[in-house]
Amino acid sequence: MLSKKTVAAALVTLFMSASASAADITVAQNNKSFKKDGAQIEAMTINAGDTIHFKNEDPFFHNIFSLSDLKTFDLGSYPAGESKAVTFDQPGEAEIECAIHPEMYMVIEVK
Ligand SMILES: [Cu+2]
Repeated sequence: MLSKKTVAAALVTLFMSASASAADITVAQNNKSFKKDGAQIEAMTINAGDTIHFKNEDPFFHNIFSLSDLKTFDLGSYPAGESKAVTFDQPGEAEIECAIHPEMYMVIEVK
């Protein structure tokens, strides 16, 4: 018979190993461009299961959408300081755009 403590420890281990492979990545929308760790990016590579948090760091609204074969979504428009998240479950390539600023464009490659 397993003690409650043993079961709890096993569940924590399970949860940690499951979440270790999936990363949470923040991509900023800053000065009408996409930035990661302060540097402007037009492409990035992530692993299947990773979640990208698109954070609006501009004093005006941004939107996030994709019409790619890999994943079609529209996270809507949101104001300064807010972020929207999307998880990429399958490998492939997704073009990310902002409906408000057509010059905003980046490609996410999912391994
Ligand atoms: Cu925008």
